Amino acid sequence: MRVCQFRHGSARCINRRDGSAHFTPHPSGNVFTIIINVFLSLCANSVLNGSRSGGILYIFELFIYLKHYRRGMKIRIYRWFLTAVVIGAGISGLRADERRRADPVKDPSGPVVQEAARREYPFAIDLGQDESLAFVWIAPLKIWVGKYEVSNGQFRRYDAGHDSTNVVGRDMDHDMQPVVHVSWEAAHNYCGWLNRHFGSLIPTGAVFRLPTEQEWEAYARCGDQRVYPWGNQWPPPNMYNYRGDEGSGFLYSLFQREKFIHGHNDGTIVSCPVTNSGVNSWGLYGVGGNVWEWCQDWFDAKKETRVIRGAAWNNEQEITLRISHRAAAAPDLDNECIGFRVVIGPLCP
Ligand SMILES: [Ca+2]
Ligand SMILES: [Ca+2]
Repeated sequence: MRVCQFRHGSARCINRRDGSAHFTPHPSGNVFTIIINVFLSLCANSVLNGSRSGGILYIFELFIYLKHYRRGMKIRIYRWFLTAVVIGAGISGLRADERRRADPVKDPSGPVVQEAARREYPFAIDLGQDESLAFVWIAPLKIWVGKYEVSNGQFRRYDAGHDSTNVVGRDMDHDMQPVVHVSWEAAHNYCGWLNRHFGSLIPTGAVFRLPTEQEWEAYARCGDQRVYPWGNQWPPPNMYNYRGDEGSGFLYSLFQREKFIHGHNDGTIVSCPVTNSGVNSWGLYGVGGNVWEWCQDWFDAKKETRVIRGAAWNNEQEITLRISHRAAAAPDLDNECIGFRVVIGPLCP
């Protein structure tokens, strides 16, 4: 007959016939420890957000416990050791999660990028009344960029009374033309309206906003060092809308020889429909020309002007059409040649 005394997760069993004694693991102690530590491991695993290290920890712990249970080893020391490992993993996971939230773009496992992988390319936000905003996923930047400049029709879903007027009798207010007479503040507010009404349609951690100047320049260059939005040759292709000799007439050409791009004719004297403005190799229309585009950044240290990029239908100087050319405008200014484009990405600092 055997008498067993339980202590610290193991059992001391004495055989009354011969007085011999030996230790065995206490089954209930093992099960309890396994449950507690597997629970902690699962917590750590979830904190690590499904990372590879969380999964490895989990398998490692299960292996250790099964091994100890089978061999009847004392588990008290291992229990403390592995609990410490699990808590350490949990803290490490929390810190990793904080870093991920702080900068979802730089972290390739961040929510924005994960969502991007699941979404079709490209996709559009339905604004109602047959208006939609189309976006293109730009993988090197890990953001979606508006495929076109925002049009009058798209802007009027936010401000029904907006009027882009005309230039010397030439219409600028057609639904398909880029919206103009919008200040930086109006463009920024349009993004706010998109976030309020359509924010649930885009990935967690992303917002509708204006592009940063750096982002604009990156998707204008399309991954190379081109000088102009279309490439390196001069004059620009006719699909890009600048001031060419279209419709200018013989007398205009005679007396304004330096005021238009010789050898360029895009067929449009003012702005053209956003879908007709030159497309670059990343599938974005009108990045160069048609209308200037507001950027998120301040132009000057005093924060009095905002950056505009890309030139417009009324520009003809070679240097102005270069991607490197920077220009500024007061945030409350609006005129007939500045519009904007929306991007979807992490909130700017
Ligand atoms: Ca033109
Ligand atoms: Ca443009």
